[in-house]
Amino acid sequence: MTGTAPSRPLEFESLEPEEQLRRSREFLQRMRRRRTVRDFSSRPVPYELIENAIRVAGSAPSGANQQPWTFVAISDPGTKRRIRIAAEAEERVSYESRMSDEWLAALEPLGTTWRKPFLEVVPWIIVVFRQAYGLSIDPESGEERRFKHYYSEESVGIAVGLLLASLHLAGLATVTHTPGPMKFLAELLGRPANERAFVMIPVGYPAPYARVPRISKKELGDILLRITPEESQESQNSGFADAGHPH
Ligand code: IYR
Repeated sequence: MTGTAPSRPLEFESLEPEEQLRRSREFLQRMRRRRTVRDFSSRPVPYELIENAIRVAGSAPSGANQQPWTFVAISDPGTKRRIRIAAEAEERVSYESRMSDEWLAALEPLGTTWRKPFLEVVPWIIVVFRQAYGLSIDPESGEERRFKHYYSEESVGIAVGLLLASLHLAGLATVTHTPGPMKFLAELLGRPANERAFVMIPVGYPAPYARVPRISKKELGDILLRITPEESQESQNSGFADAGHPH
């Protein structure tokens, strides 16, 4: 690499093939058990579990390594209550007038409504903010300067994926909640002008009576297209590259 940043040798953990397979299968099995939960208990969650998951999220790759995210972790009951009241007010308008019939029909299997009691029951709410642009202080003038953030949506999306995986691996349940429009969150949490609420993640343990819809994930064949030498267009057309390949 020839960048201008100081560099050091990569520390890359080389695994034996058996160990690679073992870890890959184990991770797959664990992640397949993740479910969105909407009925939570108030059982407390130690802060370190939240903090470590946010550290994992903060390790995500991002456009030009700008790390355009802020995570606000809330356990304060008063703040959770204010979030619930504001979220339910927005959600009520959404469910009653903003969402199309098509959208409401798509949500029917999930049984969601504008009521969000979980926002007060859960021990933690993590609100993820996307920094639409960066802010720095000009050392000469002391003035605030804006600078462009590249791929901030993609970057924050990746970080949230790692966050959800990490919370699940720590034995915690989550719901990815987007009470649109989410402008109230930046106001309520006193975030600066460059931050936009991206997603809200209530975190805790499921209530003993929690149920989840029997939904399924798409089959691999519906989400994966494989282009190997055997399956490429070229080999299909030439009949040469796949000589001896039994179809
Ligand atoms: N934000 C609303 C509606 C909602 C929308 C989708 I798309 C979902 O997958 C689930 C809910 C709510 O949180 O209820």
